[in-house]
Amino acid sequence: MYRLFEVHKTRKATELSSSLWDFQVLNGEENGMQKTAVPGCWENMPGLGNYRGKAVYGRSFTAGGNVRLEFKGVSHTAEIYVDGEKVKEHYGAFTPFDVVLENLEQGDHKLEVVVSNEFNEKSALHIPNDYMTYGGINRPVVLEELGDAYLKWVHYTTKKCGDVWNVEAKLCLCGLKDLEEVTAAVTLDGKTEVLGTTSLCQGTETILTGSFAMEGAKEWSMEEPNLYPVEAKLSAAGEVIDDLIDRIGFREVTVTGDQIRINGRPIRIKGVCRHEDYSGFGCAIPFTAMQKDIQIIKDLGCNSVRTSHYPNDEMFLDLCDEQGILVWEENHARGLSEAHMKNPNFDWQCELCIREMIQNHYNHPSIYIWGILNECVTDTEFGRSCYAKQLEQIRSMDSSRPRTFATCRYQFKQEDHSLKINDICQDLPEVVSWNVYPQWYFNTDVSRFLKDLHGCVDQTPGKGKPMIISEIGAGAESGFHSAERLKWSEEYQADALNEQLTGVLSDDACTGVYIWQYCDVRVSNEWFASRPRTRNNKGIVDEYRRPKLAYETVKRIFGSWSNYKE
Ligand code: ADA
Repeated sequence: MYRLFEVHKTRKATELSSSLWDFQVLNGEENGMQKTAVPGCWENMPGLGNYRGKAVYGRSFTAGGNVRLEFKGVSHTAEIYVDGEKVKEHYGAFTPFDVVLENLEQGDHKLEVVVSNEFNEKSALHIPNDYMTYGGINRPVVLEELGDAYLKWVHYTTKKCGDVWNVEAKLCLCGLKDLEEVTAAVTLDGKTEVLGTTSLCQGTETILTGSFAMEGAKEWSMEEPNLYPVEAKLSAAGEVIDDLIDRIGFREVTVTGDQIRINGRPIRIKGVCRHEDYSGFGCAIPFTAMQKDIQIIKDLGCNSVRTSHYPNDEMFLDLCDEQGILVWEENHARGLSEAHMKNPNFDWQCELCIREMIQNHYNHPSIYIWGILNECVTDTEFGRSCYAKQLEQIRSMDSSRPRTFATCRYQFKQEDHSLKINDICQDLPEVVSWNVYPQWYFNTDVSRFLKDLHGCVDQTPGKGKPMIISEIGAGAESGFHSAERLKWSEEYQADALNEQLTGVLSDDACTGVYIWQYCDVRVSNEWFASRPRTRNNKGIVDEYRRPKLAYETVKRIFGSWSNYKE
């Protein structure tokens, strides 16, 4: 299983995951071959719980002609070999990538994937950090058989003109041989619109666009997440040669003044930051467990998830689309210093991550905002140039969603509780977002902190923009109870969240809040910063999703605020 709906009726697709693959550790020693489940993380295998290095996965497949292999996520560097020949290398655990093998001989073939989760200078984004970089093929793998041309991606933008919804379609066609005439059409709600006819050249991409009205469309909202399947088809000589089915929701995200609106209504964010991490599964979270997370998130009264700090599994996004959960999706980075950002690989690795994220996730109606570079350097000119470049890249790929980044570039002085902002990038995004920890890293009153923060941001070009508190929270060791309500106890966390959430939600100048964080997560063993049990324990539930005391506090508070600021 790799999506929640059928993606092709014409193109033949076979899942290569959801099965056992051969697996061997590559650490220079004599290691036997064993069988392992794909998707999976090797940290869940006996003896490999803390293995940082390389391993090879293998299996055979039977196919021929033009074959596309799609990997939804490999953590974090993949080298793909087919019949012993290297056909692709990819960096980055959290985005899908593919390789098209042309004119493969019909028959049995050997697929091998050498995977590395190593930290070294080649890796600018996966570094020792406050979350775990697992190893393995951690998301599904699909084999597709293509004809002479195929649809590489299809993007739909829904826009309301007067009372009628319009769909703008943009299709990327790839020729695998020269074709004189192919026709692209899109079917929605039983009606087919022909977008155009074009010739295709072997090895080149052609973009076709078109727009059409959809009478009587039911809108997508948090309360009624109506979805419509849209089928894009490519035909040649009167025959359908390829298709790509996706789902859309009719909704528009706009920013007016200090509010974010969905279909005109100003939203209030009641959210959690969520890492893809689940004890026993690592980052390869099975479908049932993903849905369990959504159920818990909904039970907590949340209406949004921030995919901190990387793009998420498409199945999770599908679940959010279906269940009306708003998503803040961001590219992969956390807390990189200027030296990290000057790594010669930083630029292209970020560019690739953003490109693959937007190309693949564009159509999810649940994604209402794109984020970049959590808590990286926004207080130097060099840092600013990186932020400007990446936000520009997003704009060039998607002008329908606002952009943001979570920053922590302020100085708080405990002695006199004074606050000073060093961030020089507040002019760049449409929405400003701040990670703040009054009552955890700072012993200070939440309302006062927020008032001072607004005061400081108002001195920057961030003034007047929507502001999200993108992180707030407190640590709690699951099971540690303290009558004195000491720090790290479940009681302390519940008290802190009570003050933090009430403070943010009753602050009219905030669009809303994301709790840091949904669940306790493993951190890299190589990273050390007061993390008992090698976990970031600010979860409202622990790593097995067992609720902490704060659960009921969050549920009570979130339950008493509506989804809209009206
Ligand atoms: C930061 C960061 C998170 C996490 C958090 C914490 O704000 O964005 O990834 O590390 O702090 O727990 O301190």
